[in-house]
Amino acid sequence: MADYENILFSLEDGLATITLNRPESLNALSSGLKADLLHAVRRVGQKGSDARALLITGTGRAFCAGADLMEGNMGSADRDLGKSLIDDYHPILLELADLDVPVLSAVNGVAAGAGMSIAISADIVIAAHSAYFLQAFVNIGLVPDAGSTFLLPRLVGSARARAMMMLGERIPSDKALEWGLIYEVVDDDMIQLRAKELGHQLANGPTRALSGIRHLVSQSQKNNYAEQLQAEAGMQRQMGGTEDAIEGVMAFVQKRKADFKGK
Ligand code: T3D
Repeated sequence: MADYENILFSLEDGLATITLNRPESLNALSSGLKADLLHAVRRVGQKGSDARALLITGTGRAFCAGADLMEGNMGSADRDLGKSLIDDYHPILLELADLDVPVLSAVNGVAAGAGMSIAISADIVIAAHSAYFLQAFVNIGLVPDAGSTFLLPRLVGSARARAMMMLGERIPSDKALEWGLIYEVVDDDMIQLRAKELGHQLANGPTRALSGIRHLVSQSQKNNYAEQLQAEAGMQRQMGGTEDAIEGVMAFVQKRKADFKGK
């Protein structure tokens, strides 16, 4: 298993876990961390991978504080942030979106800037009680990026998204839950345990159906109603022939728990 300098990676019983691991800078996205993250996400998605779910979390008191503001020429006028987004961030976000396994993020502490974008790009987001979400971009004179302007209004509505983006205020996990930004708030000392529990539940699920769900929900962003009905029918046609769907029905009939293999 490859070693990384800026993340921890594990694959256990079908659950791949990526832990952002630069706690001294609140897991800020340095070039090294972005390279490690891209490599690990690709590894999860590669053909023949045993991963059936991906969990992303952070070490220390943060999930991720966004772009590493101390690195290189971040503070100089000749920087090309557009290029950095296109070259470094977009591949990570697009690979994550394309994965055929469900993605869970466990926001153990602050999720700011592009760190928040990564957190909310997951299918399921849980957060520690003390965690908070911060559209930090405006506080340093930037616009939200890494998918925030796409994801956030769709999750919490335009009014809340605009206020978060323009005011740059901390949104505590309780409020994020109330707004529908996240799925669950967990006691701080239980967050990693709960993340593993949900992660293993996903990893033991009908992987192809879970992949179908994430891709259908994603397609619904651009489809009209009739197109989406068609997309569901096409996906369900594929699901009908899977071993897991056959096992699911058999298990129901035989009144036992289904044993999904991800096939
Ligand atoms: O090309 C591109 O990359 C463009 C893409 C941009 C995408 C973005 O993400 S832009 C937004 C970047 N992020 C931010 O603006 C957030 C900056 N950080 C903060 O506002 C605060 O640190 C927090 C609100 C997140 C947490 O505050 P607090 O008081 O709990 O912690 P702190 O004392 O500010 O930070 C602790 C340490 O982490 C500190 O280091 P030190 O003094 O102990 O040596 C601090 O410098 C470091 N740190 C925090 N955030 C970053 C960071 N180091 C580098 N980059 C950071 N983003």
